[in-house]
Amino acid sequence: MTNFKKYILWAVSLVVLVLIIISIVWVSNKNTISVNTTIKNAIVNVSIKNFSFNPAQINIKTGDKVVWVNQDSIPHSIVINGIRKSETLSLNASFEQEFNIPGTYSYNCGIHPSMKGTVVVK
Ligand SMILES: [Cu+2]
Repeated sequence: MTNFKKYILWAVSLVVLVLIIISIVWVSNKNTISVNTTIKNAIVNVSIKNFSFNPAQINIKTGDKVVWVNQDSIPHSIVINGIRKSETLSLNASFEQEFNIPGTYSYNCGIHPSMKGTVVVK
């Protein structure tokens, strides 16, 4: 092998090595960016216990999800005014609603209308 051929072989190997390193750096940066830009909306829990919603008022951000869990052995349900009604929730059953429009949402138990709560979405 001539010196020139050796030189070409060495140069090509160097270029391939550099390309591999650039790819690795690019892929790892890409992964970092995708992790950093993942925005997770919050889940806010409201328990239903002793015939009341706890907490009775919650303040959440647009896109957050509210999960109600019935911790009474008595069945309850959720009626969000103008939006949605849940099924009857037995002990430990849950109901969830995502709030994507800012506003104040009042709700009550469909079985016991005196049980009331409010979700404020900002
Ligand atoms: Cu109830």
